[in-house]
Order: sequence, then C-alpha cells, then structure tokens
Amino acid sequence: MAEKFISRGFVGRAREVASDRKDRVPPGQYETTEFPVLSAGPTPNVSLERWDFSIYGEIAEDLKWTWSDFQKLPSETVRADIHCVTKWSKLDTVWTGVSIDTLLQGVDLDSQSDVSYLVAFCDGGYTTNMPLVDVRGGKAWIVYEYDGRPLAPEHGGPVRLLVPHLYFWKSAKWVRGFKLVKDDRAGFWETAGYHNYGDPWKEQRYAGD
Ligand SMILES: Nc1nc2c(c(=O)[nH]1)N[C@H]1C(S)=C(S)[C@@H](COP(=O)(O)O)O[C@H]1N2
Ligand SMILES: [Mo]
Repeated sequence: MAEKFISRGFVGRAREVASDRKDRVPPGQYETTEFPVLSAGPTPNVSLERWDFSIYGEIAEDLKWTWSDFQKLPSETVRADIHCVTKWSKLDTVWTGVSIDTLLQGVDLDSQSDVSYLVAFCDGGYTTNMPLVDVRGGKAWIVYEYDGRPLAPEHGGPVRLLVPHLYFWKSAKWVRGFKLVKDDRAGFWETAGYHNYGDPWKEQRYAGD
C-alpha cells in the first residue's frame, strides 16, 4: 500500500511491531532490507537534454514533457511496500515524483472511456501493460528520487514508473512514456509467461495463477 506522508498512518507506523510488518508481506514473499537490482538487459544511458516523457496512442492529442517541463510538475513524496515476483518484498520504500493523475490531467479520458489500458515503454525496449485504472486515483507515480536522492541508474534513473500495488516488474525502469490503448496487449514479461495483471496479494505470478 502506498501512502502520502501527510496521511495519518505515518506516526503510527514508527511504533509498529513485528507482527504488523508480517501482515504487510504478501503470501509466498519474504521481507528484505536489501534493494536488489533486476534488469532484463543493460542499464541504458540517455542524456537529459534528449530525454522526454510522452503519452500517446488512441487518444485525440499526444502529450510530451521535456526534462525541464517534467521537473516543474508538482511532486509528491510517497512511502510504499514493493513486492518482486522473485519473492522479495521491501517495506517502507520512499520515493518522490509526479503522480500519474497529474500527467493524465491533459488527456480527456471521459470522452475516450474505451481507452482503458496502457503500455509503458522504456529506454532499452522493455514494456509492461496494465489497466489505466491501476495508475489513476493516487496509485502510481513517475519517480525520480529514491530515499531523498536522485534515482540511481540501475534502479531506473532518471525516472521509473512506481505501481506498488502490483508486482514490481510493472514498475518499469527508464520509462519514457505510456501508449494508451483500447485493447490490452502483453508487455515484456507478460509475453514471457508472467501474469497479465500481477496482484501480489493474490499471488498472480504466472499466466493462469
Ligand atoms: N526497463 C525495465 N524495467 C524493469 C525491469 C527491466 O528489466 N527493465 N525489471 C522489472 C523487474 S522484474 C523488477 S523486480 C524491477 C526491479 O527493480 P530494481 O532493479 O530497482 O529492484 O524492475 C522492473 N522494471
Ligand atoms: Mo521482478
């Protein structure tokens, strides 16, 4: 679960006991304090002058932000538990970035309600798909800081997607944009046999789970 710092849980969490932490680790997962790096290929290198983030696809008007545009967008600091399908979970990770709600403000989704999926695309060619509702309503961010520091390249810097309520393979590193589509289409791991949706609480690891 992700929550903003301003929300009520913060003080309470500081006094948390071990059993409460256990309840936050989904079935089949174990808690780690490490931050493993899992990448399907080499860490791409893109200059910030050439970097942009775009939202395009089956929508009336495309959106694009340069690095400096992106830095001017309102940011949020969020704390979230993350769950990798390789079975590690990491609690209370802290990220800063832009809510996807902010980015989608410029897309008239009400009059294009049949556009209900996205494919996140990245430098290096990685893709991952999810329903649009899963990145709306304060559930997902494009983050550029981890633990108060610029996001390290191996963890997805300059920016990555953060969708903490789904398995961490959905949190695309080096993300460069979203393609919004009417019909769902499988991304990199989803094509390779992983679950199309990936809810860690339902242990949706592989297709058919
Ligand atoms: N572009 C890109 N994003 C990616 C991946 C990848 O290989 N390429 N791996 C995914 C997987 S399987 C996981 S578990 C997390 C790992 O993020 P980390 O390396 O910061 O722990 O990134 C996800 N995002
Ligand atoms: Mo993963």
